[in-house]
Amino acid sequence: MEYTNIIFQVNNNIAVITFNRPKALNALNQALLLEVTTALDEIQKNQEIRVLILTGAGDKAFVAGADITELAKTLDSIQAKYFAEIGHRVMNRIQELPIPVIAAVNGFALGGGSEIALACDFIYASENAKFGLPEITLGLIPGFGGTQRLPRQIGKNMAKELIFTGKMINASTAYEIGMVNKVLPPETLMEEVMKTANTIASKGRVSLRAAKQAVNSGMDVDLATGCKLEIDAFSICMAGEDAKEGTSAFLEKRQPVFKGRLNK
Ligand code: CO8
Repeated sequence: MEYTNIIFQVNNNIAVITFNRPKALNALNQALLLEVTTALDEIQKNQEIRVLILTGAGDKAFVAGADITELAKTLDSIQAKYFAEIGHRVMNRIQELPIPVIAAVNGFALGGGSEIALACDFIYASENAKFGLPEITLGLIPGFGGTQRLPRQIGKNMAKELIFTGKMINASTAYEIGMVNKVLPPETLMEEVMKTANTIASKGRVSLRAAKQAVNSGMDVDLATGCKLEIDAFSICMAGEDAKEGTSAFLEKRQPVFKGRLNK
């Protein structure tokens, strides 16, 4: 598949999707979202890929939101519902992808841009990143999961303030409220994201998947149920070749080589 709205690259077990509409600050139109869906299909089929990174082309924006030009044409609520559903499907696919997903936020991450970053497993931001859900200023509300993922990430009241005011916050504020894991100079952002991605990519695919599922599913249930989910996820890891390799490597005082397979 040839991509025109994104750049899709795979190197050393790490995939990178770069939102690539810099003239529109990488705004999410339907064509871009469909390309992301296709790239996610490719990633899911490729057992070699261990980590996905999402970032934006150019130095100004990660994603400046849903494409307002397209949104303005979507004047009836049936089309709006369709567009919102496409967006939600993409966010859910990212959240449920069986490998870790890191957002490398290099500039504006507004509206759908903040929402797509929040669907990732964690966010590294450059010092010039700006986050916000400005939909209220357009007479709208967040439509790609912002009213749901932001309060879960930073707490209900802080999320309400951001959603009700539509104001932007800078990277250091986003760090203070627990929205981003790390703030980095723009020139070292990708380097640091790659370092973390490589560390993760050296781990076992089965255990990464189990860890992601255990944390994500556990956040939506009570502690006792979450702990039961962890027991199941742990036992699935034990059924895999990676657990045998990881424990053997420790005892043999060598680095493990994980193949990411369950025992046949
Ligand atoms: N959509 C389309 N084009 C955009 C967008 C966008 N979201 N953001 C910027 N652009 C375009 C501008 O129109 C401009 O194009 P042109 O050069 O042709 O005039 C170009 O990008 C550069 O932008 P600016 O000149 O505005 O650059 P500034 O540095 O002056 O400002 C800002 C940067 C502050 C980021 C500003 O562009 C801005 O406020 N953008 C809009 C941000 C926004 O409101 N985002 C939320 C969109 S709504 C949303 O995401 C809802 C998601 C759920 C949808 C549910 C579907 C039903």
